[in-house]
Amino acid sequence: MTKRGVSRISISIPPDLLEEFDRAIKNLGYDRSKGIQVAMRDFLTENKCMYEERGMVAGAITIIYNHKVKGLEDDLTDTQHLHYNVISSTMHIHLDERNCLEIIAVKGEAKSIHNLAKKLMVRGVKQIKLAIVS
Ligand code: NI
Repeated sequence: MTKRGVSRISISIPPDLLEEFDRAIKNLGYDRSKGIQVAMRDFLTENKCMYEERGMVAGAITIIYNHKVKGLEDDLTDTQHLHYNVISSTMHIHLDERNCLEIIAVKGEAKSIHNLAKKLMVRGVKQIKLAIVS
């Protein structure tokens, strides 16, 4: 059964992210509540296929991170070495003085790839995208 009403929550967001979000939703004619709801639904749609996916899949995990965060590059490399069995190759692009983009080509059990993606989402990683095909 669907629950009725609304839940009120309080969240912490970096100011620059909030500013950009506010600008984007203003252009779409949304208020913050509507914008967050749309973003949450998009997130669920995008990630549901990964959670519900079974069997062998292939695709790419794309991450953007700040390489100036101490120990982050080592952590990301260690994680990738631990999951070498599902990683076909990794492409590293230096976006600017601070930010790196990494495209990790993956192939294997959906569960293992999901597990890898979760482990890559550590402090200093700004964004992670999964593009998986069955
Ligand atoms: Ni780099």
